[in-house]
Amino acid sequence: MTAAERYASAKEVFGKLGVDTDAALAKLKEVPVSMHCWQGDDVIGFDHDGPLTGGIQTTGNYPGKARTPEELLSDMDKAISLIPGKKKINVHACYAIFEEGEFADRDKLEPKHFKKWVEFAKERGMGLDFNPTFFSHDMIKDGQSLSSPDPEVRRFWIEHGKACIRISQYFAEETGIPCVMNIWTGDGFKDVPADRMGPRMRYKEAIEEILSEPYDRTKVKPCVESKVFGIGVESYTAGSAEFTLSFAAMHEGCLPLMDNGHYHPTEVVSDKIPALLCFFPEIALHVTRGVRWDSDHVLLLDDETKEIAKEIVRCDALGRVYIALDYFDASINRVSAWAVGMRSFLMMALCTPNEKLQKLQDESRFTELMAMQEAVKLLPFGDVWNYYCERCGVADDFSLFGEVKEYEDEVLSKRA
Ligand code: RNT
Ligand code: ZN
Repeated sequence: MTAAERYASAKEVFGKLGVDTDAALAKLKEVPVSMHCWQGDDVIGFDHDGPLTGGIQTTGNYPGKARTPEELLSDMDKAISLIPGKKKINVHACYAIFEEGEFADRDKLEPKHFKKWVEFAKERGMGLDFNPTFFSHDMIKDGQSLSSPDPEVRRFWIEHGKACIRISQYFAEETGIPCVMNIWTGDGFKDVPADRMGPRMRYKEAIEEILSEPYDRTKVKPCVESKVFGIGVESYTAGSAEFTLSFAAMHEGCLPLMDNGHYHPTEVVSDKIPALLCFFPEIALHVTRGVRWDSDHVLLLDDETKEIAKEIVRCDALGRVYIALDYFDASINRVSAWAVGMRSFLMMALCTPNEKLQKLQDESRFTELMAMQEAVKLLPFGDVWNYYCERCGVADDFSLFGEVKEYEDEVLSKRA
């Protein structure tokens, strides 16, 4: 049977449950997922020679990592060719692309240092998201940036944040697509602090100052990302869940960003999404896969990933949730990591008979709901997926590796 024939039969199965798979696929194709540039070079960037800091870590030494902007963009292009559906590109400030001999420190960054990213995105009809980089830099003093007790350190990083607002505005204006700008710092303490509120007050005021930089709210979407702990900052983080959520709630236009690796292990972001959607017009996500801790493994179709997708769809919030991916695996082929993780985790959610299930809940038919939810798990989603890949002109799941391998042999393996 061809992919189209299999799809026709699947369509009938889903149709009986009230799911219009044609409509689901049309929607799927239009939902942008933001592809993080930092998967391609283990979160290093182009503006420093030092190590990755900030309490995050990549592990692995798989050959072929991108060392230059050209290599990174070429690898991203390869990954893009393997991923169906709409994409945005998520850039970190440390990925500024300087001309030969040129350099600007983080507090002095300008739109022109990201011109190549704009060209890349525009040529591919994509939007751009942005992240100030508050890590991997000499001005991080004793592990602190925006919450540092040293005013000079804070000043440097506030200027960086403001520069990033201007760059985000430039991204939005150039691409015609709003730019989500995410503020995350690794500020915190390894051991029990003596003052928990001081750093948070300084952090609060610093973010307020960054957001005082003029910008168009319809174009730039500033976010604050929370985190419970990081490597070396196990006891305390300034940007805790309560801190960032309250900050976003109290500052019009600022969105809370939830990274599902950033909570205690039994907490689930899938349940937090509908809670926040009751209050916030828009929210943002970093979708990742934590294995035992915030390990940032490549996103896979595991239960919580599917549940996150289901909540976005069930809440009818595809237009209110900015979806970005955030993982980094240096132990496998990095192009494959991008492609496998990006291969739209939303498809199953869009083909789930959500209305039918919701009705069972509202009518308190819980036994039937349980049986039905189990039955839904084995619906022929694969047939829908393969047809979608074919229609989008990308490799199906079984041919993906072959394409990656070819690129590895021809391009990546030649990077000594
Ligand atoms: C770190 C945060 C943050 C980073 C990126 C590189 O734990 O998740 O989002 O991963 O900014
Ligand atoms: Zn994140």
